[in-house]
Amino acid sequence: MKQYIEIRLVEIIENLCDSSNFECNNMVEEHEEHIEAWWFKWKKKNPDLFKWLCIEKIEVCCPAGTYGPDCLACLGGSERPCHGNGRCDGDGTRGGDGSCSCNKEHKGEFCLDCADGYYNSHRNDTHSVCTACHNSCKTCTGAANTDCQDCKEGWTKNEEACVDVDECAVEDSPCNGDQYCLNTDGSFSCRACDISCVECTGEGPDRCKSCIAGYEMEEEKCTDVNECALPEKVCVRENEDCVNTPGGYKCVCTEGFEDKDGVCAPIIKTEEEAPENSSSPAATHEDL
Ligand SMILES: [Ca+2]
Repeated sequence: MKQYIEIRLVEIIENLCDSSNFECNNMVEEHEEHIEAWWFKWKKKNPDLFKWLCIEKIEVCCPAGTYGPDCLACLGGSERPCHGNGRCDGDGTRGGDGSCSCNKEHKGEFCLDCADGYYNSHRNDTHSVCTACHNSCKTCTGAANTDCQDCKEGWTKNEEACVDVDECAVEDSPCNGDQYCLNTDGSFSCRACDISCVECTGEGPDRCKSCIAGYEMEEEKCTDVNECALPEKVCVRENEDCVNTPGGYKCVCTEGFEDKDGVCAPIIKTEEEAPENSSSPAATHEDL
């Protein structure tokens, strides 16, 4: 019978900690004697091994909601440390100072006050619920934009509420010369003008203030100039064609001619190239 019990104890010790939890395994190894003593002697009177070993025997832990060498109650009390709105430093250990790190909605020593951007939707001596303000408020007393105390950056207070600042409505645009300003709620952004624009007031070629070289204003829109259609020829060499491109043009030798030393000369087919060029797709299929 004793042997059977010992086997069970060994199994229990082996399974007390996660294999990856180094600290836990270390502690079990270090205090194996205590655990054995508890198993054979103290288990009945003190069924909670954690409490008996960690808190009372080796004095590493404290009961939940308490901290420090003497296991003092956390701020806000051991029942609901930090009034349930934060974490108590050293909670459950013999370390720490019992102070509160509040969650993002709360602030203050006891985590009862609301952080900027939140207001107390419920509050008494021990409970505090903080709820998010309207997007436009830095601080507020309620949920609506009319409940703002201070406005967030990018918003300004009129008689009633915090309203968006139109950053784009000013004389000097906050954007670069090749960008236009786009107002948004609480902010603004700078977007690139159409490539055909020199400065613009909005998106697209119809919002240009003026056009870059190669484009001209046509029906209030910067339109590509077709240089190839101008009365005066722009491609002047013999056997040369004009190809219009967005914002420019290209002069290329007519089919059958190639650029040689600055002139368009007839292409002389070499012997290797000739058969390849003459074979039609149908002929290729027959070859297979
Ligand atoms: Ca704005």
